[in-house]
Order: sequence, then structure tokens, then C-alpha cells
Amino acid sequence: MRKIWWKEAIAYEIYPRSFMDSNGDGIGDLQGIISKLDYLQELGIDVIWVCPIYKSPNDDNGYDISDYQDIMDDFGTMEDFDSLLREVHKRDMRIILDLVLNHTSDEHPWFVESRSSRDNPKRDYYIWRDAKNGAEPNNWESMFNGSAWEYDEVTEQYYLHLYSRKQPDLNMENPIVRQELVQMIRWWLDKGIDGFRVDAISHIKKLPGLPDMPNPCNLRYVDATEGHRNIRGIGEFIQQFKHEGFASYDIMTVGEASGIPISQVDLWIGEKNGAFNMIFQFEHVNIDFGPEGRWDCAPWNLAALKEIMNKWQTGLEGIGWNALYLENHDQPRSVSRFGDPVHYHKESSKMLATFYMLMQGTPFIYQGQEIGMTNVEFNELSDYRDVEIYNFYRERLMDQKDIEDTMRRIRYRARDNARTPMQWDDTVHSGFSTVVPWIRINPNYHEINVAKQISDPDSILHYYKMLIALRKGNEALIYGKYESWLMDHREIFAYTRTFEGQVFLVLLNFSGNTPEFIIPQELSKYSRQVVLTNVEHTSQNKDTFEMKPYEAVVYQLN
Ligand code: TEU
Ligand code: CA
Repeated sequence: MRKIWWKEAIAYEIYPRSFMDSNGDGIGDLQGIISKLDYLQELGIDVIWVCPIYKSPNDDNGYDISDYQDIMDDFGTMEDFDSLLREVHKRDMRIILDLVLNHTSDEHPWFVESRSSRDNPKRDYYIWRDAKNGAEPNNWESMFNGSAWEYDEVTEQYYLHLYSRKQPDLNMENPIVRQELVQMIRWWLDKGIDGFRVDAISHIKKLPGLPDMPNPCNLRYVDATEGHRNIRGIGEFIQQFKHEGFASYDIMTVGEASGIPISQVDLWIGEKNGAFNMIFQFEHVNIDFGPEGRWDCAPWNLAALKEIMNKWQTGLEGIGWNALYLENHDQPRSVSRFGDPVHYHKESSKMLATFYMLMQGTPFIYQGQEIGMTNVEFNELSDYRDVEIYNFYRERLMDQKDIEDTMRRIRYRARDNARTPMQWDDTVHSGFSTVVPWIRINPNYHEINVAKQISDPDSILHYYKMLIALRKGNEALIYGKYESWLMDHREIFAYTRTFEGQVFLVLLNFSGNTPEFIIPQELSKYSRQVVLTNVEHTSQNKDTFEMKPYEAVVYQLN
């Protein structure tokens, strides 16, 4: 088996704005990240993914870029970045940056020129269309609610923005745009970074003719995510970014590819032809979407989760490599969503960690997940900062929806659940800053913080360290074949990893009940040795036993 560094790595996502403030302005920054590299190294992290750090007006907290090759004022200078890169490499760690190709900020010089006149040479860097019947060119909805089109008075045309109106989509059909982006990619790689997480990459190719979406329910605008994507036609673009951008470097690339069907994975992540090393698929994090989509917060069940994870684990076998995650800066906190933060905070945090980190793929830990940070209960809209939330709230107001129901949906789904400041200790601003931060700290930081857990051998943080060490110490947990067991069980998730005769069995109770576990007949021939558990495990070699609430146990089978 050829050893590949990004397959053996543990990755950690940093949202710089909320990670660590070094200069007392209430906003996280690059020097703050540098001050925490020893903490990350001690945890066992090999690769850090840093969300956008480039110049930006921060309409979407850095995902609206006004200069790809300079550092955002809030986060520091290019010299700060160069020392971050040096400090990461000094520790034999790696750093990947966030690559946002689908759109820029409306304050990017390209867009300032493009919007200045219809015959500006950069007009076709973006997607401009005439009005249709006096309104938007089509019925697409922005991901952030409302129309995906914004009217520009000066040139009397609309421009497309799948995200916020301050994030105009680049026209990827224009070869000059693709060439400009390839040059920027190589500029960063020549600086010595170790790869990219590629933002919103499944949205870059739009359906030819930008047709209206079917609108059977006569909605004001129709969800663009399914409609505009030309998943089949996108190959030409992502292969160009690979061959002209990534291919000549020893790097790690992971595409944020919501909506990519598993039938397409060879084009995206095939060991030979894939454009990226891995992709973040979204099926498990969309599991609690109701029929109305993202803001329709519906219950989820274990059977559906098993089906999804099983599909991606077995579906990529021999084809490609998974990117494993339960949280990121866009998702609610996993213990609040899939565990029980009230009655079994520690047990369910550890169970969820065991669940996803021992599967086939590179595990990504999102800042704060390693200490079990939870969703935040903001009751005032003014406590939120995310443009997506404000757009949603405004639309619900326009549609005269019940405000309390709107706030309930926001509290459950808000991306700001993951963007409250990192909880380092129980001092006045959670050790994140010396002043009031840009967004309120979760009031539970007194109980949930790094300082308290570092010294507690039974803490979630300590469990993550043991889990990472267990994974790194056993090739079966990295390269082993994944097989699922007890697929019909409604509360227990069970899988094995097998490699060159080494077998591990992972048992997870996804409930607060005490379901009976019965060892599958095919596994009963093995003796079992517990190598990790999140609670006192008293059933060493019994073939039938009751699992404890949110119990996770990892056996080596001999
Ligand atoms: O998110 C892209 C994406 O898939 C979004 O539709 C995501 O599901 C949404 O943000 C959840 O509401 C990326 C970034 O991760 C996100 O933070 C940015 O806002 C977005 O692209 C635009 O750059
Ligand atoms: Ca700062």
C-alpha cells in the first residue's frame, strides 16, 4: 500500500475570525492562530485548513474576496501569513487555504471594472443579462434567499449571484477568467502552501441558457442548488484547475461539492483521473432538511444516516478517498444535532467522534468540536452576524411568517452556531480575546473550555487525543475495508475495518436508551479486546449485552 500523507493525516478547520484574537480588537487573526499551533500539534493535528484570509469587505466573512493575493486587514499582513506558514512547517504540520472560485466580492477590481460599462473588457468576467418581462432574467433563488439576480442601474442589466448580492458569480465559461484563477492558484502554491479546500466548486458551471427552473408551487424564486448546476458539464473546468493548477505540486485538495452524485465520483476524486483528492459530500449534513429545504428543520433517523454513510464508505472503495466531517463553519454543532448535549454531553460527543473518525477517509475536526462546543441559544436576531440569517429573517417577515417559529429555525440551523468564539478558558472573554468579541460567546464557556479539559483525563479533548493516536497507530483504521453490521438496528451503528488480517469492530449506541447488542454470527469466532471506550465497559467478551446510553466501544478482534 503506497503511503500517502493526506490519507494518513488528521485535519483541523480554523475559522480565523473566531479562533484566537492576538491584538485585542475582538476579532481572531493570524498571529492568534500561530499562538495556538502547539495546542494543535499536541492534539495530533497534521493539516490545518484555514477559511478565507484574503482582503474582503466581510459581507460573507471572507467568502467575498476583493483581493485574492493579499491578507484581510482584520487578520493581519502578508508578513503574518509568511510567519504562520513558517511556524506550521517548523512543526512538520501542513496548511491548506480556502479557494473561492465561484464568485468574488463586488468590491474586487474585476467587478468594479466589469460593472462600469457594457463594453468594458472585463464585462464578461461576470454573468450579466437583460431583464426579462421587466424583471429578473430567470426565477433562480439565491442560496441566501431572494433572487439570485441584482439589478445594476448604471448599465441597466442584472448580474448573477448565487450567494449574497455582494458575491457576483464569475463567468467560468470565459477562458480568460479560468486563466486568471489558475495564475492565482499557482501564486499561492509557489509560496509553499500545502493545498486547498475548494469552495462551492459544484456550482461553477451553470446550465446553458440559464433557463427558468420548473416552478410547480408557483414560488417567488426557485431553489438554485439543484437547478443551475450542470454537474455533467463541469468536468472540463475542474480538470483544467487540476492539470494547470494543482497537478505539479505535492498537495492536498478537497472540493466542497454539495450535490455530487456518487455515480460521478471518478471524475471528481478518482485515484487516477479525479480533479481533487477528496470531496466534502453533503448528504449526511442535509439529513434533517424537510421538504422545504434548509430552513425546514426535520427530524432525522439512524437508518437514513446508516444508508448515507454506508453508500459513501463502500461506494468509494477502490475508487477514491472520503473527507470525513460532522461539523464545519456552515453547520450546527454536531453534539447538539446528533447527540444529547443536555443529558449525555460528554458521552455523546465522544460517541460521535468515534463514529466518524474511524471510517475510511481523512477526518476533519472543526475548531471547538474537540471539546464538545454546542449550539448557542441566541434569542435576539441582533446577536447573529451571518448574512444568510438576516436574508432568511427578512424573507420570513415579508411572507408574514410567525416570528417565534422563524427564530426557532434560526437557532437550530444558524451557521453562527459554529462561529461563536473558541472557548479556551473560563476568563471573561473565554480566553479568546481581551475585549468583547465580534460575536457573543456561548455562555456555557464556563463549563466547556480547553483549559478545563486539558487537565482532565476523562475529558472530550483527551478522548480525541486517544482516538487520533489509535487511528494513527493502526493501518486497518486508515486503509482497512469498511463493512457495516446490524444495518436494521434502530439505535446501534456497527462497522468493522479490516486490513491484512487486522480487524477492528466499532460499536456505537446513537441513543439515550440501553439497547441489547448481539454479536453477529460471523464475528463471534473472534476474541475481542477493548482498545477504546467512552464509558466504563463491563461486557468484555459476552456475545450479548446491553449498551449504555451513547456508549462507543472499539474492539480489536483476534
Ligand atoms: O458554502 C457553499 C455551500 O455549499 C453553501 O450552499 C452552504 O451549504 C451554505 O453556506 C449553508 O447555508 C461555501 C462556504 O462554506 C460558505 O461559508 C459560503 O457562505 C459559501 O460557500 C459562499 O462562498
Ligand atoms: Ca485580532
